[in-house]
Amino acid sequence: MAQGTLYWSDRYVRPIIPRALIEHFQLNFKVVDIFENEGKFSNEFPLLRSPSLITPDGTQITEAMAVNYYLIKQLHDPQLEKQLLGSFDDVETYAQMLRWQSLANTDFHDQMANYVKPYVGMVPFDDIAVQKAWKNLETMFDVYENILKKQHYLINDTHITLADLMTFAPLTFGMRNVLGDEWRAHHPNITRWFIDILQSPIVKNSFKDFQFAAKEPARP
Ligand SMILES: N[C@@H](CCC(=O)N[C@@H](CS)C(=O)NCC(=O)O)C(=O)O
Repeated sequence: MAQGTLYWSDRYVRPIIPRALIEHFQLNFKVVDIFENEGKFSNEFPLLRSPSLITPDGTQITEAMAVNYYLIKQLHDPQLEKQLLGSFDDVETYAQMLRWQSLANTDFHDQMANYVKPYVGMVPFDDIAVQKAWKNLETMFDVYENILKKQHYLINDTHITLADLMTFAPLTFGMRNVLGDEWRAHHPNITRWFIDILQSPIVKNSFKDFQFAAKEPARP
């Protein structure tokens, strides 16, 4: 019997990493598309948000940060868990880990969605809203560019952590649709880091056909 069910959709960004973790580490979880199981999903998760995870005894886990943490703990590999999650005992590093995960999952995710969605026709184009989202994103891009200039990954120089994976997820939405060649040339450290994560074992199978935007698309 599966250890649980992950409700997922390829229309969304936050479930990317939970699904990649299950697939890469061959965790014994069912991955169910929420749009093919709407009745069951809404019964179990009235918030209707993805990722959502339920175990056979009915325990529910929502919120991407919690779902990812839970899945990594199912590896039962202390060394790998420490690499991906950091250690509670190392307060500085653990605080940074939470910092980057939270930023990625809230402000960065939301501003990226606000900026990209109108360009790809998911919401009507509103000039002021798009400009505001871009201004906010530019500030965050500077923050990421600066940290990744100093070190190879968000937390360290040596290995990918959950902070990198969770930041990568919303950036895929931008890199695929709007952050073209010119943007990438002006953000060499984010771009170098993004390609590194894209080619890393945990996510590479989920992004086999990934293509970068060539240039920012024309406004609709
Ligand atoms: N706070 C939640 C947010 C989850 C969330 O909003 N997920 C989006 C997909 S990225 C969703 O399910 N949206 C459905 C909708 O807006 O109807 C988390 O951190 O996981």
